[in-house]
Amino acid sequence: MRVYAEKLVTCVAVALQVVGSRAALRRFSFKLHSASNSPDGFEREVYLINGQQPGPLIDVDEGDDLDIFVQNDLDVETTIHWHGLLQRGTPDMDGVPGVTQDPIAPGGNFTYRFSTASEYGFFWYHSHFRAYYNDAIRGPLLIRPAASRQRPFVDLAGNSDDVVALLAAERDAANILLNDWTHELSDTIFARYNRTGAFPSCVDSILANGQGRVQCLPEAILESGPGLGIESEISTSATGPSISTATMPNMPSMDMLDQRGMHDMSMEAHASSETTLASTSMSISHPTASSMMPDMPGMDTLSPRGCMLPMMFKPGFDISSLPQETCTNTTSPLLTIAADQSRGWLALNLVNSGAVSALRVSLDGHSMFVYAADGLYTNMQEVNVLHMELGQRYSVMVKLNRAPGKYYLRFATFPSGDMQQVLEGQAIVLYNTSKASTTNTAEDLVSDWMYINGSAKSDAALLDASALSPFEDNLSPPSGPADKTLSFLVNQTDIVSWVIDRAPFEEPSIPIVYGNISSGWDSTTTMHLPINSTIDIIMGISNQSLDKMGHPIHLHGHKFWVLGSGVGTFPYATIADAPSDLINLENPPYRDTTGLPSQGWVAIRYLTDNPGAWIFHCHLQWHIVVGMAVVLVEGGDELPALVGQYNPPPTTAMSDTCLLS
Ligand SMILES: *[C@@H]1O[C@H](CO)[C@@H](O)[C@H](O)[C@H]1NC(C)=O
Ligand SMILES: *[C@@H]1O[C@H](CO)[C@@H](O)[C@H](O)[C@H]1NC(C)=O
Ligand SMILES: *[C@@H]1O[C@H](CO)[C@@H](O)[C@H](O)[C@H]1NC(C)=O
Ligand SMILES: *[C@@H]1O[C@H](CO)[C@@H](O)[C@H](O)[C@H]1NC(C)=O
Ligand SMILES: *[C@@H]1O[C@H](CO)[C@@H](O)[C@H](O)[C@H]1NC(C)=O
Ligand SMILES: *[C@@H]1O[C@H](CO)[C@@H](O)[C@H](O)[C@H]1NC(C)=O
Ligand SMILES: *[C@@H]1O[C@H](CO)[C@@H](O)[C@H](O)[C@H]1NC(C)=O
Ligand SMILES: *[C@@H]1O[C@H](CO)[C@@H](O)[C@H](O)[C@H]1NC(C)=O
Ligand SMILES: *[C@@H]1O[C@H](CO)[C@@H](O)[C@H](O)[C@H]1NC(C)=O
Ligand SMILES: [Cu+2]
Repeated sequence: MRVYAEKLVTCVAVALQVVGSRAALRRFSFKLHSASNSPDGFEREVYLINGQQPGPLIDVDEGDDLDIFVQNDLDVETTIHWHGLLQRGTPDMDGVPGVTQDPIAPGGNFTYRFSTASEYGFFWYHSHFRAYYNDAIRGPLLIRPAASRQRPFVDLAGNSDDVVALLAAERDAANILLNDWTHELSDTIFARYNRTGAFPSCVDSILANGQGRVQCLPEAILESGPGLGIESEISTSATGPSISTATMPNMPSMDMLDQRGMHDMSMEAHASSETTLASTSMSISHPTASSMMPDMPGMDTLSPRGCMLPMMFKPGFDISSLPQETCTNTTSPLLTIAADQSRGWLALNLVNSGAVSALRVSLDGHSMFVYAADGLYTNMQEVNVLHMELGQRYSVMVKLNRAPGKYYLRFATFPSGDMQQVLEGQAIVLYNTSKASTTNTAEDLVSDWMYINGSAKSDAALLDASALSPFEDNLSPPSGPADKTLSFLVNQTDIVSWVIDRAPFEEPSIPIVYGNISSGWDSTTTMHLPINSTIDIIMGISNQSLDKMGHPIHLHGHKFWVLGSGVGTFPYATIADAPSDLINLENPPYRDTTGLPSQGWVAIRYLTDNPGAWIFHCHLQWHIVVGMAVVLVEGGDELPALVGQYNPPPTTAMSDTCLLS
């Protein structure tokens, strides 16, 4: 079978003008189906939407209402979640199985209806069932901001023509989904993880809008390890991702950690894992006995795909239980992003829509002016390297002031604790050169800003996510104490069990949003919060956790303020108890996904102004699949009026084969 080409029901956008309002009803139709595709030159089974990888762009205006019909022609269940959208008044449209709806059975359908009132920016959508978005059920969602909103990037304009050029660049922005990619179905990978305990953090390639190639590392780098064997200076121009410049007393600063190299941290994590594991029935296996000795040669050696070998296995399994790892270079085409130099500016809407890997992103020879984070306009930051946690989005403006030519947009996996893979992918920004002449190599060798292991070079400005304050007024948090504080200690309690708070989340058979008829309503992983209240969530990593890696954390139904984060423990019961230099209540970032640093903490605040049952979870797919989530219910009394009575899914939604047999 070749690349899936048949055009199925394509996106029909029917703009029905609503009388007396500028909001339109926009209809889309999604057909989910299995197909065969080779996005990186390796053919495999994929799950597509309308034959496309990534799925169709949902492109609407602020205030529009959406009606999205989803027909599930897969032979597995699914749901679709609209990442970052608030679902105000429609908490049953959030797309989370067991929380807001029943899974859509094979052969079944579900229509999502919700409004985009007061929301704008770059979002994405994806399956929220098992890890099926890894199989390609994901796509971009753009809500074009109302013309009346002020744009942060107009400050970049030298004159009024430039304002027009910047606005045009935003309007014509390239929407780019970046994601790590593997050559096996997610169910196959999960089954192996569940059986052997070997964490599947190693991927085959990184795609940009469904295009990429397998690029195996040269032997010399595989032998040198994550440090690449290069003498280097690492950027100290900004602190690490989502980590405030304030650090705990007696804690190493992020700069020190960065210079020390993440690999050292991973060795600590292994060592502590081992001591923890000694008293359990689990085992740690190493390729060679000497590999735990920090200064022995060879300990850094990478697998053919550029990965550190998995360290933990279930009893009875070791590295030989896994399929022999191989890497074969491919030469499939890279994504080309056209840019016209005469237009002056190029805008990119970027999302890390991957399964396991945080990404570092840069554009050779150019700065990026970050003007939106998770959709929302921010005060601008000029950077050379972005750090993107899973689920996060950034919109950037690029000045097209270089010689016409080809420039690499690079994206590299970035380690979190012991999850280490050296892998870089590229797309090509092409300006004023005809597409036909593309040779897929950047001819203009201008400065690149990062190493292929994702570390920023010394002259490169790395994004400081903690400084991304909202651009618009009135987006500061309430400054007083919280009405309620939740303190969570993330814990890997077992080799295939990760928890946010004590117990793994398990999907109840009736969705929690339908109230106490759901067994999940009173579950230990469901918390009932007071409505119209200020909630703080302080997250740390349990010192008993088998692994102390960092996690990308996402809350549904809200944007939240990131009040602070850092390395080490946060030894305060509430935000009010913490010293003010650790906490930003004045102009903190306001977003829907943030990073909990490896062996660190993060504190967020939000307002319970949106009745619903909202899942709060790690976005790393193998973690949420094994339960790394809790459900935060607010306005429980108001839910029946919003979602109506629970109707069990019709049994006729079973697949045809069931009916025939
Ligand atoms: C959607 O599924 C229902 C059964 O749940 C069925 O009655 C309906 O015809 C389906 N709609 C479409 C457009 O296939
Ligand atoms: C994972 O493995 C356990 C047994 O170790 C089994 O009970 C469970 O069903 C498996 N989960 C999945 C989703 O396969
Ligand atoms: C893949 O290509 C790179 C760059 O040309 C080369 O260094 C590497 O050895 C190749 N690896 C394999 C396994 O062919
Ligand atoms: C990446 O490679 C550079 C250059 O050798 C090295 O200094 C840095 O520590 C490495 N980063 C990581 C995360 O290993
Ligand atoms: C770049 O190409 C566009 C047409 O694609 C043209 O209008 C413009 O003048 C060119 N700019 C330069 C600097 O060559
Ligand atoms: C973390 O998990 C371990 C292993 O199950 C358990 O002994 C410990 O009490 C847990 N710690 C926390 C803070 O939940
Ligand atoms: C379930 O909630 C309803 C109202 O929402 C209440 O009347 C009923 O008593 C509750 N049942 C249980 C078992 O708590
Ligand atoms: C919460 O606040 C909203 C908006 O101010 C108000 O309409 C609603 O009645 C409040 N709910 C409660 C339970 O106080
Ligand atoms: C682990 O955390 C617990 C509770 O936060 C604390 O009491 C204990 O001292 C810590 N242990 C170590 C070894 O840091
Ligand atoms: Cu996680």
